[in-house]
Amino acid sequence: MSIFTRRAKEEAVKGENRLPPGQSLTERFPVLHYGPTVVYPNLDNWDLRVFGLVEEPVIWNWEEFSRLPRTKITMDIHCVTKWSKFDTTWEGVSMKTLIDEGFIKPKAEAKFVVQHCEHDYTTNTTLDFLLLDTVLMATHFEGEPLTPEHGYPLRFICGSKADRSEVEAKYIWKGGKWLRGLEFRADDKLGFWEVNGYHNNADPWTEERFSRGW
Ligand SMILES: Nc1nc2c(c(=O)[nH]1)N[C@H]1C(S)=C(S)[C@@H](COP(=O)(O)O)O[C@H]1N2
Ligand SMILES: [Mo]
Repeated sequence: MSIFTRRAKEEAVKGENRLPPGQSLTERFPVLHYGPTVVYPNLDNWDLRVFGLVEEPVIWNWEEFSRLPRTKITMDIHCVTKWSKFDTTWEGVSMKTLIDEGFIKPKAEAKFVVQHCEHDYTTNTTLDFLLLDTVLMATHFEGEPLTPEHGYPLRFICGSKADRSEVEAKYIWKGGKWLRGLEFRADDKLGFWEVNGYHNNADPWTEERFSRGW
C-alpha cells in the first residue's frame, strides 16, 4: 500500500512535468469505448489482417501472432476525458520490430495506418507514430492478459515517458481495442472519433482534444 495520497502523487508527477495540462492522476483504470464490450469465448476465429500498401498482405491467427517477437514498455497514458495514469507496464508486439525484422513490409508510399477494430471502430495515425517506442500492440497490462473491457486479446496503446523524452504523444483513443486489422495507406483517413469531432493529432501536451468548434 502506498503512503502517498492520490493528490500527493499528482503533485509529484506535476513537479516532474509528467502531467499534461487539464489532466488529473487516477489510480483506477477507467473503461471508455463506443458500443458493447467485445468478449471472445475463445480465440479460434481471431485473426489480425495486415493489408493495403504492404508488399505482402498477411493474416495471423492467434497462435501465429503469439510467436512474434515481444516487447515490454513502461509509460504514462493520457485519456482525452482528463485522466492520466502513470508508470503503466504493457507487453506485446512493436510495429517497429515487425517492420525491422521483415514481418511487415510497408510499401514506400505507405505513410498512414488505420487501425481496424471490432464493430467497425477505427482510428488513424501516421506510420511514423506507430514506430515509436511509446506505442505498442499490447496483449498484457501489468503482467496479465488484457481484460475484455480494455481490449482483450489485442489493442494498441500509446503514451509518454517518465523523462518526457518521447518523440510524440497522443491521447489513448488513438489506441484501438479489440484490434483486428492494420491498413497501410498513402493518405490519411479519419477514424471513428476523429470523424466525430476529436482532434486528428491528439497531442495531450498541447490539449489537442477536439476539432471544429467543439
Ligand atoms: N475498439 C475500440 N477501441 C477504442 C475505443 C472504442 O470505442 N472502440 N475507444 C477509444 C477511447 S475514446 C479511449 S479513451 C480508449 C480507452 O481505453 P480504456 O477503456 O482501456 O481506458 O480506448 C480507445 N479505443
Ligand atoms: Mo475517449
